Amino acid sequence: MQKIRNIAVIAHVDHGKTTLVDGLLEQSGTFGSHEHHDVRAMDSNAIEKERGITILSKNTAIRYKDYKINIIDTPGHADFGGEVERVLKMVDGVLVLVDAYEGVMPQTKFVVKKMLALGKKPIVVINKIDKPSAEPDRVVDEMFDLFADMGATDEQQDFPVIYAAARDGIAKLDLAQEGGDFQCVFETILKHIPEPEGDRENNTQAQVFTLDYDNYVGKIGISRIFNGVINKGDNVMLAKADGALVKGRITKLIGFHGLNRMEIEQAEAGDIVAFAGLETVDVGDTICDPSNPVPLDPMHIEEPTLTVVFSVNDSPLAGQEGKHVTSNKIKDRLESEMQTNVAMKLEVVGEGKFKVSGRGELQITVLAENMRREGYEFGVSRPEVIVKEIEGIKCEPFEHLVIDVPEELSGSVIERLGKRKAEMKSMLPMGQGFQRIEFEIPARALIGFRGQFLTDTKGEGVMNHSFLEFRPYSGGVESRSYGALVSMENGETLSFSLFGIQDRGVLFIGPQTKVYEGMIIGEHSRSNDLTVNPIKGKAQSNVRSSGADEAIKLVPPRGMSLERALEWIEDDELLEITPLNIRIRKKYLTESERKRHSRGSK
Ligand SMILES: Nc1nc2c(ncn2[C@@H]2O[C@H](COP(=O)(O)OP(=O)(O)OP(=O)(O)O)[C@@H](O)[C@H]2O)c(=O)[nH]1
Ligand SMILES: [Mg+2]
Repeated sequence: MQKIRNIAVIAHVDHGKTTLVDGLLEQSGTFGSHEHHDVRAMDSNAIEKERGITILSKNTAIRYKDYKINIIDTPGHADFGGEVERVLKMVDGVLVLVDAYEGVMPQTKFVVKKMLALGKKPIVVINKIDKPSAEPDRVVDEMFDLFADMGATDEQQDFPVIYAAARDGIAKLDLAQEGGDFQCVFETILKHIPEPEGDRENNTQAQVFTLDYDNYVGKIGISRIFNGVINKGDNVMLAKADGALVKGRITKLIGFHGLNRMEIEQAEAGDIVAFAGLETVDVGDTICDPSNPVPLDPMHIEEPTLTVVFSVNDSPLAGQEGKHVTSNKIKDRLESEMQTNVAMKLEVVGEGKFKVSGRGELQITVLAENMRREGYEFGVSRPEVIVKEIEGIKCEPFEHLVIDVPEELSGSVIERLGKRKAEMKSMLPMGQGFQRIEFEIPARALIGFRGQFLTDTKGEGVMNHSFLEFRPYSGGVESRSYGALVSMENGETLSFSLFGIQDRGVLFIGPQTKVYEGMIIGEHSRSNDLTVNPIKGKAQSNVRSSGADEAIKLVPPRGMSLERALEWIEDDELLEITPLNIRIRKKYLTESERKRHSRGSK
């Protein structure tokens, strides 16, 4: 048997998981000394690099002494929490990172709870000890309390602690020690993480935890082999979650080393490998021996909590900027997404309308962003939470929310959240004049809250939330308090007219921008919508006053990113997303139509 250790790196968003994995790759000598690689090398796709966050969990393997250590880097953002849950089943232990200043955050709680419940062996890494504000001792205590609260076994509670500045390649067991390197991380893994159970002599059992797609070989399943041996070319039985058994053949077996994947001939119990050849493979399926198929327990796949509707773009500017604009094209693209992304669901809800469900706004934004880069053009509706009946009671998703705000602003933020049905759970001083306040809040009430929160705290507040559970429906919550500035004309905006409008609210666009009737060009400073004419030129006069036009000073527009726009819109509004622009519009473009429909709905 090979000597193997399987670990996952888990933490709240940004606490340094991917950076730590860089260090593990580097200091194990897995990267050759001349091999070029980016920082946070595991964040390999474009959106991950741009945003500096991990979206998909990814695995790698390193060699340390005569051990192979399989490492799975997981995303920390709450929207991708389902990934973490699946990954945990594949490993025998975890490195739980926690920021030496921020301490325990919502997603720390989420991942620690899952990890403990699955009986995994933890190593706690207090990261970013280089931060001037770091309080590693306080954070160790917080972790200790968290483990106790979450029902850790005595063995789990007795976790080893490593102090690290992952970015600088520093790690040590004793905080007082000068310097230190990742040697202690490797040694702690070998010592504390159990070797994989299972045996190569048993009947084959491997479970798929992630899917990938390759244009040449098709669907790829990444899986942990729990028992037996898999050879390239083997005939196998695929046991599906619904109990069906499907025969197939492993056409390719792929091993991992550092950032590379290579074809291999054989892999055995304990290892993590990828394979191709089984086109019907899904997450959670077991690959078994055809003569004696014994499926493993199916995996819990998290349910979506949020939906939006993707639709064919029908704005007056439709078809001018995108390559793929038809209902069929959009449907095909969404269907192919569902092939590998198990956390999302798709339903056709009408002519050219597709309901996409997922775990949160970021997950949906990432899909929309990928699509626009691929040349798609489409509309997206306001996110809605999924309401479901549990034992005859109407329930909705609730979130655990943690905010850090300057003390003098905490009162106004608490009041704002109160109107949104948030229940305050605790309030603690954080040092440097900040307070940490925890709430439980309906997910519905968080839609659109971030923009408001950033405005209220002048960008100084930090908020984090993660899914808690479904609870009885909490009734109406306050939503956007401002109306929209809506264009009444088709054409191109002029500085002169925008200058006249800017006193009425905040503009989202500047001059020389294409607009149409029903398009939203800004936020009104009052609660009602206001139709405005942003293309009206100055009345011609005989005297040319060229100086006057230059005197027009426009306030810079508020740039609306995809996420911000998605949070901002109301039920009667839509986003128009094209490769070149993100526009916000009313569903009904003319004022008379809007009046008719709003009367109808009352
Ligand atoms: N000061 C300091 N910053 C660090 C350290 N380790 C990581 N960072 C920084 O923290 C940020 C987040 O690091 P990542 O490694 O992407 O964090 P992550 O946990 O993988 O984030 P997600 O995958 O999005 O959850 C980056 O800007 C890193 O440079 C550290 O030891 N000290
Ligand atoms: Mg990461």
